[in-house]
Amino acid sequence: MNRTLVIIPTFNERENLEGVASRVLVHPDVELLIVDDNSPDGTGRLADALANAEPRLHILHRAGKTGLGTAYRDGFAWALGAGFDTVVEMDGDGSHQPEELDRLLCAAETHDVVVGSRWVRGGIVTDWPWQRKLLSRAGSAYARLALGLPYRDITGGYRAYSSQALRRMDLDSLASQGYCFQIDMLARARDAGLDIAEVPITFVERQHGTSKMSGAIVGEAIANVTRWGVQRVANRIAAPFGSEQLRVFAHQLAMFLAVGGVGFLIDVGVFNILRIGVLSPAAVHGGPIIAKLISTSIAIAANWVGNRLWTFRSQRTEDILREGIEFAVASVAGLALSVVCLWVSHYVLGYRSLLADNVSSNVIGLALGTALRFALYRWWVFGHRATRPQPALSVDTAERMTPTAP
Ligand SMILES: Nc1nc2c(ncn2[C@@H]2O[C@H](COP(=O)(O)OP(=O)(O)O)[C@@H](O)[C@H]2O)c(=O)[nH]1
Ligand SMILES: [Mg+2]
Repeated sequence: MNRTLVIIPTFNERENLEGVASRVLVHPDVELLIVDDNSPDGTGRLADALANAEPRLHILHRAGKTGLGTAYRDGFAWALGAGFDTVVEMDGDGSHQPEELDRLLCAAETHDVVVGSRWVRGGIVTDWPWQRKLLSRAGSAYARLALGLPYRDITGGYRAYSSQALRRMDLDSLASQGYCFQIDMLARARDAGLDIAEVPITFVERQHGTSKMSGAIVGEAIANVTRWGVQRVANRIAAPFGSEQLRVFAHQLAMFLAVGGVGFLIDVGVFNILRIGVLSPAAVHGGPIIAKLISTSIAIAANWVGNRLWTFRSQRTEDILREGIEFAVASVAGLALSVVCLWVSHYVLGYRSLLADNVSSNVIGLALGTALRFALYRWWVFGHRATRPQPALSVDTAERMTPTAP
């Protein structure tokens, strides 16, 4: 007989737990695992009490709140260890309807992964403010674009996986905490060549308790999806080369350019905000220059953080102060090189038109300055002084560098 386990992660869901659990356990062939993160409101104790009376209810107690993603990762490991054939993800706040479980399980008979979808024909969302709808749709659209995932609801958490599917998804390397975990899972399923189906669901806004959605969770999702998207492109570019060294190089170059693009947007944004606001020329005579100095400094700092955390993750040093100073020096050297290009073109070679000035500073100068910065970061700032153990690739990168990764 096919054994099915529904996993519900909980944090402060005391008011919702009993109702949702009883609605799940109406299904006679289904067992339920609650993964509770030591909820201060006593959800875990309530779950224990319910489990005493119901042998199909199991509890996994975790020491503290470490995120939805790791709760599911632990739940999946438990499910595989206990020999279940089908594993279902479900929210514990009543948003996912246990009455629709059969629809997912029915599709799971012929598909490896079944995604309960709010955004396909027949999918319904009730009582959600337009901001949440927008966030969900925008999140799915961004992930669809960045990762090439051809599904409508990429962030939802009502899904069914076969145990064979989970085994093919390298769950140990899952690191996402918040709901980008759901995006990660779907990308892994696609990359593993699994058969994925979307079925419509009715999503109802919670009646009790509060959402654990936060700015940090959204930030993690944007950062991770962007990183995976860039890595995916980098992998594609690098794939024909075959050599691992070249693949690492292409990967770093793509990450560096993506980080630089974000830095550029920060520079332009901060400059204009300052220039229009407190540092307008009418208020401060040297306002535009000061605004440019501030915006460029902030952009350099953002570039440093991005390159430290992403591009040269496996090569970052422990001497943060020195690394930061060297990074600033390398960045200024890159800027200076574009000024030198303009100077040589305009004053030495005599190309004086507006077009020539633009080509020399904003095309050739920018390209040479960018190349210089990459070289200095790669071989100097994050190069010879790296003090961490340096595998050819960081674990995270290696995992994502396989041709099939997102
Ligand atoms: N164990 C555990 N469960 C969590 C955590 N964060 C959220 N949850 C649960 O995950 C489900 C969905 O979370 P919810 O706050 O409703 O997110 P939303 O639906 O996106 O607003 C609920 O059952 C939460 O209790 C966490 O850090 N640990
Ligand atoms: Mg919810």
